[in-house]
Amino acid sequence: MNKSQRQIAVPSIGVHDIGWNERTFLEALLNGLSAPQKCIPCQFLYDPTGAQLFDQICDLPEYYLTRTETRILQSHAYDIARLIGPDAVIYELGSGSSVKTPILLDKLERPHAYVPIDVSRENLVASAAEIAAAYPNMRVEAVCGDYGAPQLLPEFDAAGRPVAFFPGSTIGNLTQRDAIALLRLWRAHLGSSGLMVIGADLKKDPALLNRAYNDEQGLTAQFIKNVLAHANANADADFDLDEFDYEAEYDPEIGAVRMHLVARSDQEVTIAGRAFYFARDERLHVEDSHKYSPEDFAEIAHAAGFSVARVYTDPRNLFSVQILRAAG
Ligand code: AVJ
Repeated sequence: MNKSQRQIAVPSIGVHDIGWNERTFLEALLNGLSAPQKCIPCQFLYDPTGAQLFDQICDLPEYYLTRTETRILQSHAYDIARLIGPDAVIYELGSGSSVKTPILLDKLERPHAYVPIDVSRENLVASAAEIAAAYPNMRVEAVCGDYGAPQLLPEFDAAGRPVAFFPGSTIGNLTQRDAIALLRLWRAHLGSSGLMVIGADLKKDPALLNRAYNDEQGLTAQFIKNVLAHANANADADFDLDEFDYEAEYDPEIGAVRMHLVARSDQEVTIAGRAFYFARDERLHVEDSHKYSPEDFAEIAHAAGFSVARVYTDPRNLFSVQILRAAG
């Protein structure tokens, strides 16, 4: 569906805000830049420009993740729908443009409600409206906020099974420890009949990983650098984007691709009147993308009170879709 069609569809969706605004960004930015290892949390990559750049990354030849996960979901959507059953409530964590959602919704029996959760408000509301137009018998309740706070979600009368759909390897942004903590919160929120459908990128040849995060067109570099533009526009910062280089490399010890911006020279940056100093070659951490072996993933699932009901992979073992159910 293109932009103009988007504006024509006016289905009724609920929109809920759970404590996410531009102040959140400013506070996180001041915090992150005051730390000994400077960082900007990766949620702030997704302003409208960032969300658009990310959608373009998903189509890059080097970025095997989206393509591969989509194929896995398509191959097993019917199976997954059977596990979920009728009248389900589908929460989507970090729903972005909700591109993969219909793969699942199309196979579900009378899905009761769809609850996309994302920090990028414009994209969230537009995408939720598209879904509502395509599934007129399903409730759509868009939630603008952090998917890491399910306890803040409004209550929805759950007719069927509550399901958390968490595709895209977004869970890879978290350390194993934080991933366990997140899954625990969702385990509590979903209850004993809950299911999670999670896309987890698999460990593989580092050369392939490094290519996926260092694309030839430089779109990934643009995407990561855009966090500075977002800060300039919305957090009263004055980053000079030309004074930073993008760097991404798989760290086998951590099991993650680590993405940094590296200062090209000694420089000072002002944020809301506060000065921050960067030395030449100093690194600003923006994002990690953790990779899992199936065993690694089962371990974090168990630690969070889930058992692994299914693991679907592609023939090349690049990516996995994991179905977790509440452990007995
Ligand atoms: C959206 C977090 C899954 O880690 O692969 C893509 C983000 N960053 N290229 C990923 C991303 C650089 C992506 N996730």
